[in-house]
Formats: sequence, structure tokens, C-alpha cells
Amino acid sequence: MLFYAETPFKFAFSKEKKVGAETPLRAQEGHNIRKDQNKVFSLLGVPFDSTTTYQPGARFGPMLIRESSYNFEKYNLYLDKKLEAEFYDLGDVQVVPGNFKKTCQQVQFSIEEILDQGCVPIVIGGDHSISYPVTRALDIGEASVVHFDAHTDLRDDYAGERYSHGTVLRRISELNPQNIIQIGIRSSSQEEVQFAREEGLFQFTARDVKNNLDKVVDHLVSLEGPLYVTVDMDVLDPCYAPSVGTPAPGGLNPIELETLIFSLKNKDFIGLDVMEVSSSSVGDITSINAAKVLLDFLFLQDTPGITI
Ligand SMILES: [Mn+2]
Repeated sequence: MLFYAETPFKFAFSKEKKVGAETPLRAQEGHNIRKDQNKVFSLLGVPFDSTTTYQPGARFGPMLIRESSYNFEKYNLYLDKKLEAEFYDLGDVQVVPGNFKKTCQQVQFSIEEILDQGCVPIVIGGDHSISYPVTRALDIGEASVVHFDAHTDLRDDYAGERYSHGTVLRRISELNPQNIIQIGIRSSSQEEVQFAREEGLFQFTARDVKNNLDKVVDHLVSLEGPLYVTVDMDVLDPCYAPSVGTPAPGGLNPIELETLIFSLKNKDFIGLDVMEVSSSSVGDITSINAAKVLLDFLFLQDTPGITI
């Protein structure tokens, strides 16, 4: 058992039914959830921030995002619908502070356990390095990766380390997803830009979002097949998300991010993560925005996972 069962409280609106090896939610259907079924989501926290390079504290992200989630309604006014997605907050993965390799293994095993239950993983970090073991557990080669971030995270190494919150998309790219779409970008090394061009990644800068939101929405709407979505909360401007590992001025506002998430309606999601929240107090705006991202995603999920 790789989960901390003693997590004191769960994400708002989480179902209470326990998910255990003896009581699979999906009768051993493995990774293949039928397309005509509503998906069941399992939420995991990963309180790990040992690869953070600037502002530490993402280990508190899972706790404070959960706390912030109780600030929200179970009804979405814009979508005119109640939250009907079935999801279970399983608590936090046991991490090994200072040891990415062991933590990576723990996360990957935990995600595989969730997939064996026929559930779709939702992960709240934790620093962004944790997206790598999540995607490694999934059939990411069949999927497109939608990456919201201020940074490209495409370095081959950071200070000699291959596994870092600054290299995570490079490592994911090596798992050969169908394509990678980066949105909100405004900070990168020249080498990362070169790599993105050579590899044919789709990049929409923060200015692209500001100047032509419809173009980015159209691109997301046009995506077909399975999707994995990874959200670094520093995609928002630091005035909306100051408590992140590496804040970068000139970012998106919450309405732009909401519009982009809503444009992913009816997609076949195989996983979602929300990373880099380093909030350290109740009511912090960063954890509130992160909880909203998760809820907006869940509000889209009460229809069968069929791409129309
Ligand atoms: Mn970032």
C-alpha cells in the first residue's frame, strides 16, 4: 500500500467509497475503460519538492489545494451544471524527500495500481518532476500531452540532473507521445526553443493567448485521441499565482485558463496533473486557483469519454 490513509481531509466533493485491491471499481478491465462509460477518477497527492530550483514549498501543495477546494460551489454557473464526475481522493503517495528516484518509483507503482482499478489518475503536486512517473505509467505513446506552463521544461539536464522540474517535458518527450502542445510559454533557454522546433512541438506563448485566444482554443478543440493534461500553476501570472516554484511575469489570467480548459470538453482524458503549488497558508490565492483548475476539469467529466 503506497498511500497515506491518514490524510486528514479529502478534496471537496470526493466520493467516500474506498478503493482497494479487493474491491475494484472496474472489474479488472485494466487500462481499457470502455468509451461509452463515464470515467472514474482517482486523485493522488504527491508532497515532494526536492527538485525545486527557486521557491520551495510544493510539498504543501496537496494539503492546501484540498483545503482551498472547500471554498467552491458544486454548481458551475458558466456550464450550468452540477459536479457529477465520480472521483475518489486516495490521499498522498509516500514520498522520499531528497530522493527523486525512489519517489518516482512510488508514484509510478501507485498510478499503475489506479490504472489496474480502471480509474483515471489525477495528481496534485508537488514539483513538476512528478509528472514524469505519472506519464510513464500510462500508455502515453497513444496520447497527446497538453502542457500549461510559463516554462518549456525541455532542458536535457538542470545543473547536471536529468530528473528535475526543469527537465520534465524533455523526459516526457522521450516517451514519444503523439504530440506535445505547450501553452502560456514565456521563459525558455535558446536550446529548448531549438529542441522544440526540431521535434515539432506546438508552442503557444502567453502573448499568443493574450492576442489570439480563439486560435489556441481552436487548436485544442481540434485535438483527437487520448489526452494527458499537465498544468504548472505558474502558467498564471504571478498576481494570480505567486506561490509557485518559479514565478514568471506576463502570464495568463484565470478566465483565459478557464476558457482553455473548457475548450477540452468531450476529450478522452487519460490523466491530469496540477503541479508546483507552494502555498503555505490557508486562503492563499495560488492554491485557490489550483483547486479551481481541478474542479473546472471535473465539471467537464460527467459525459462519456467519447470525442464528438
Ligand atoms: Mn513552470
